[in-house]
Amino acid sequence: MVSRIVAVLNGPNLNLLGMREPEIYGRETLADVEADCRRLGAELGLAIEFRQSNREYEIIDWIHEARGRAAGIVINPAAFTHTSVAIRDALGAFEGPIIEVHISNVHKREEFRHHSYVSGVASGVIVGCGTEGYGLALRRVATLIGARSG
Ligand code: CA2
Repeated sequence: MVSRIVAVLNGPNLNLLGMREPEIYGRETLADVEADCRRLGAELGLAIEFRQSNREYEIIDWIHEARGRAAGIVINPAAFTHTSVAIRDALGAFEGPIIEVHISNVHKREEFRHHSYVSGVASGVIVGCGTEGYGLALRRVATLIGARSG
């Protein structure tokens, strides 16, 4: 049977979600986002593996782990979006769909947030839709991997 696993990966400082800067990132915590993803994942027949790390190498290891195992990746690389060639290279070696998510509209913010190393290897990018963006990304992965086969 083809895998329905979707790795939802979160980068540095996203563990602080809902605890600071609610005007930028909203009031939902990362635990709330995880619960929302699990609820929607169950509806869409996806097995969600939800993770967050402040360490670049750990995110790279999780992307490698997803190869040949997961059907898709949803990733908010947070600040690593704007700095990490290594995360881009790891994602470039993943064979399934990759949706990049940013909670805030990075294009309305500082210039250094306008460039993403990840977008060039992503199937799609969701920006500025708040934490709802994770659900939109999961729906897109479900579309791209196709309907449940049984
Ligand atoms: O908008 C996004 O989702 C970002 O990926 C969030 C990153 C930021 O560096 C990117 O430019 C855009 C920051 C994540 C840190 O999240 C915090 C949440 C609450 C309080 C402090 C940080």
